[in-house]
Amino acid sequence: MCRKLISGLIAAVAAASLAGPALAAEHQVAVADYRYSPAELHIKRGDTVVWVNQEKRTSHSILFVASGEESERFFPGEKWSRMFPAAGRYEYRCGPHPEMLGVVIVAD
Ligand SMILES: [Cu+2]
Repeated sequence: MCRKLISGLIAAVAAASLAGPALAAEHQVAVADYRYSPAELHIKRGDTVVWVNQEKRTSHSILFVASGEESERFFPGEKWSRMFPAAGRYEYRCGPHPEMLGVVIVAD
């Protein structure tokens, strides 16, 4: 492959990474003992939250109170994730276990 092409590609990749938005972060919330941990999570717009079921035998879901959006039930060892493109306060609970409460607070 010609050297000029390679250096052009490197320059293009470098320019793209400089111009792109800050890298979005991924945050984990453990789901264990019928609790979300942490129950209150602060993130930035564009970040992703991954809920990880660490129970021995219980499935759970994530049900957003305001919108009614609900995840699939996810089982021990499984996870569910959602990206938050907009700032705001997202209160959620577990579909089958309404006493399980959590909130994701998304900053601009
Ligand atoms: Cu549950």
